[in-house]
Amino acid sequence: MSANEICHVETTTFHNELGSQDYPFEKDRYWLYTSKVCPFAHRTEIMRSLTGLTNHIGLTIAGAVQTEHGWDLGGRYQSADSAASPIADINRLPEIYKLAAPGYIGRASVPVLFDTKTNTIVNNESSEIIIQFDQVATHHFAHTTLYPKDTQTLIDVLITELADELITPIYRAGFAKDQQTYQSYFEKVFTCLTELDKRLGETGSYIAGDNLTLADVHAYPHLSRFDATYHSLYRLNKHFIRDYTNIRDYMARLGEIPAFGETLDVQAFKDGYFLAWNQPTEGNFTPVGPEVNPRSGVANTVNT
Ligand SMILES: N[C@@H](CCC(=O)N[C@@H](CS)C(=O)NCC(=O)O)C(=O)O
Repeated sequence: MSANEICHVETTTFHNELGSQDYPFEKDRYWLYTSKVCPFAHRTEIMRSLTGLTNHIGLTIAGAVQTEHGWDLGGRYQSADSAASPIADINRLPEIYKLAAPGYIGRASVPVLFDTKTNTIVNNESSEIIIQFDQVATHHFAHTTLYPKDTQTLIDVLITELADELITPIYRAGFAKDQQTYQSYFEKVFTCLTELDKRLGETGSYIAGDNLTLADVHAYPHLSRFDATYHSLYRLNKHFIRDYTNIRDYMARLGEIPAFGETLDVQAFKDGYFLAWNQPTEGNFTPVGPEVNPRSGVANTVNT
């Protein structure tokens, strides 16, 4: 596997369900591993916070800059939210995969939802983990679901569109090996942003309408990394998110919600992208600009 194949949109291996018979919800039994760099892991931090599961599921945020040895849990990200991993003598995420599945040789990606009682990985797919957090919190606490039955079909369509038209093309453009491939995904990304901007002008405050839904949890992490990272690192430089008025306002609105704005760390994800070994332009330093709003990641205009 070449370095450039890593960190595309990855398939995952563990698809068990939190709240099922094998993995019943219990306070302090499960532990979440994330990274401030990874937009997929960011979804799970947002949902943990939105649902109030912060008091029930512990969190270790890996050190931001990944090496070829995998995510570093020993040199973890320093914040009030990020606790030391509860698994003794394990300092790197790949070792957790091996503990859960001896002989495991696949990728050791974040996010990971770990069961400390059975030493197994419950799930390592962000789109599944956030649904499970939503369900568990709706069932056990006063959380209002972000995936209501009557709009699930619409939310699913929007999430699939985001994945196929925006998120996957961002990586395909960023890791393209020839001009034609790069350009075709480049066009796809900006066509999608134009459509998203139009949609947000028509729908109300959020992607699916007037209410916050899981579609917003899918959208925010990649949109908030765009101006400071994808625009230059992946050469997606036709426009900034700043230039799309409705997306910019939407991102500002989401950034005001603590679960979104307070889980974003622009400097950490910039370091993680620009200094990591597995990015298109491995570097020794992080670009200073552009100036962005720290709660939405959207680039400032010159006079702000
Ligand atoms: N489909 C996964 C993708 C997760 C993913 O791609 N994680 C990346 C970081 S953005 C990772 O940890 N890759 C492991 C590696 O690069 O070694 C999800 O949505 O949870």
